Amino acid sequence: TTGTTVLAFDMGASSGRALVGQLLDNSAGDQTLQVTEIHRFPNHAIQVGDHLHWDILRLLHEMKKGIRLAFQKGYAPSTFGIDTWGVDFGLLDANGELLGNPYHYRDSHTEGLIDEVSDLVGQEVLFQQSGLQFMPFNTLYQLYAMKKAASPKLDIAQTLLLTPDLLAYLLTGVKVCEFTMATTTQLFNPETQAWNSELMERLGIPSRLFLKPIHPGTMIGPLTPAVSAELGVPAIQAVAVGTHDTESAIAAVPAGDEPFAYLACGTWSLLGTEMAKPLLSRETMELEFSNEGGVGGTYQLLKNIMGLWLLQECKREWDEQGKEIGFPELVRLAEHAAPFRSLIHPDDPRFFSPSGMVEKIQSFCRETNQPIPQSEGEIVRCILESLALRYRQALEQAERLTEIRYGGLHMVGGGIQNELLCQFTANALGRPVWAGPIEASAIGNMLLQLIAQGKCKDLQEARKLVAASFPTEAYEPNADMDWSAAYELFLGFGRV
Ligand code: LFR
Repeated sequence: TTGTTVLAFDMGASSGRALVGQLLDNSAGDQTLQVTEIHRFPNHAIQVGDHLHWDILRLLHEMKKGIRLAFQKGYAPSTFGIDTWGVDFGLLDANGELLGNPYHYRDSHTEGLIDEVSDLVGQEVLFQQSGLQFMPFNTLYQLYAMKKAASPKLDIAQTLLLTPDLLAYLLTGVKVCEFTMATTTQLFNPETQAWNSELMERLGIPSRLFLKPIHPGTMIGPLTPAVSAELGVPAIQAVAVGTHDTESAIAAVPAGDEPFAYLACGTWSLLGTEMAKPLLSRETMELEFSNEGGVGGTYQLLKNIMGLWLLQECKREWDEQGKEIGFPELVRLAEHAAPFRSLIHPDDPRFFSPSGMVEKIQSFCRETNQPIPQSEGEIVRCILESLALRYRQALEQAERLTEIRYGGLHMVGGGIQNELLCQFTANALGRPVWAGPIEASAIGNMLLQLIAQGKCKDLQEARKLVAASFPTEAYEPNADMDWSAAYELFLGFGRV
């Protein structure tokens, strides 16, 4: 048992975590990765006046606490890495100070801007030059919203740092732009592998803000002397991992050398497949898939699906009404509710913004002439069945694009703790689901630190380490309900 120890911060839209990873040699001389969670903290969206924000300083505070805790608990990580959700950013002034609180990607200031920018630039041009699905929250629209609001911050900003890069900067003082996050902005051209400054100019977005991207597995630098003194720990090194959480999660899919399909399941559901290069065809655009930069030189052809956000928001509402029903209990209630009574299309745009989720689900059912779900069990059942059917639709679309048939679906991330969702997914697909690992983003984060330290050769070897270290649960489809009939109904909602 030799000790390479790394520390991963994985920031999700509803909580953040610090986990320690230890690379251990077993008696047979094989290596395994052992993962221990050492700190978990909530992450809240906060409405301030007209805008929805992240509490970035609170996140920094919790990260510092995580670093201190790692050492207090007797671990001695040599490096740390940070992964977060995509697209969001902070702006720094000429003195390197943070200009205000970063906006939350669900802030309403980007409403209507997809159409406005497409009219200006042309939808196909925009897709060709970014490879991304048109999502209202993409960095491009956020910056364009600031431009339209004549934000003085945009005028005085010197540097834009995407969230994980911002957090790394606040700890190390080093400004970088990590590649996987850069590819979520819609301002990075996957073909030229460069920032799209022409597009920025068209939209009045200052191109001086953007640093040249560095690739996952690059060292950023040590904690500043001030931070290491404050925490009473050595100045450990930050590594630029696959800092977009989705890319870290995909890195931890325990797949072999064959092409595979995956679903990263958290607040969002990202369903897709790994590619050697982006697929910028018209059909990709029409089927609303993204090409996101991944780790190890990959591109990820994937679709954003509204995901367990639907359930999280309903739960938040019920909690606020004092019901306080835990997720396991909600899933149990769903299990006992009637099947296929009412379905929604998870990606109907109404579901994107926070609040009023129960009523939004009911209104969807009303408008589509279905029975209106009332009880918690009925609502949760509706969400889970609808997600499973959406996964089938997205998987079949991915297969159309790649002309490959996938034997089953790898599911990773916190959402797989919802066993009913995994089983529904297998049923809807009529194919097996292989679920695991749960902490995929944090594990993928660690893998890139190991690669950066030369402890692991490449992505392929890293995935073997995942397969050797974490069990997966197989779900076989069962035909006790008529998922095909439900799928036909679902397709009738008419969205790609
Ligand atoms: C998942 C994720 C998705 C991104 C969304 C918003 O956590 O990173 O990949 O599209 O959050 O940033």
